[in-house]
Amino acid sequence: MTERTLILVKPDGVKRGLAGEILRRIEAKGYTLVAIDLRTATAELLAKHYEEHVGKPFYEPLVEFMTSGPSLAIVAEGERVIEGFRSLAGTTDPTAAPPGTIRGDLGRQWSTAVLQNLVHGSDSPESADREIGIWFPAL
Ligand code: DAT
Ligand code: MG
Repeated sequence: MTERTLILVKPDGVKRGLAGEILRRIEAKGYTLVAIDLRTATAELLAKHYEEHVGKPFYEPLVEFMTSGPSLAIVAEGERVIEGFRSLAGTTDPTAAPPGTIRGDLGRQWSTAVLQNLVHGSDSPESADREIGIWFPAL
């Protein structure tokens, strides 16, 4: 079934000039861009986006990182795009992420407080619906 996912190129990716390379990988995989917007997240938006992480030890550093500059917010579409983009992204810890993935090829650990790992991708159809509603309410 054709589905949509919410992808973010996080502030580390935008600052490092990797937004184009990451978009290239999404397009080269064959997914369709539905919406794209460069935007600095607020703490209020992040409390909704990362609601399952509120209160965890890395939550405050995560908000500090995610509000440190603009992210590129993307809605992409395609068959099994939620699973497909998570596979392109690689595992959460960029040091351990396999080569060939976005996090494995382009990321590494920079801080002990929070993992800066270049991208976000929705992890289920329910998360995708929720996150697209948060970032792109007009969709
Ligand atoms: P993912 O982004 O792979 O879906 P997640 O939803 O578990 O991972 O966590 C959200 C973000 O929070 C993640 O991209 C980086 C940061 N993070 C997660 N677990 C962490 C940890 N144990 N220590 C530091 N930062 C962490
Ligand atoms: Mg997640």
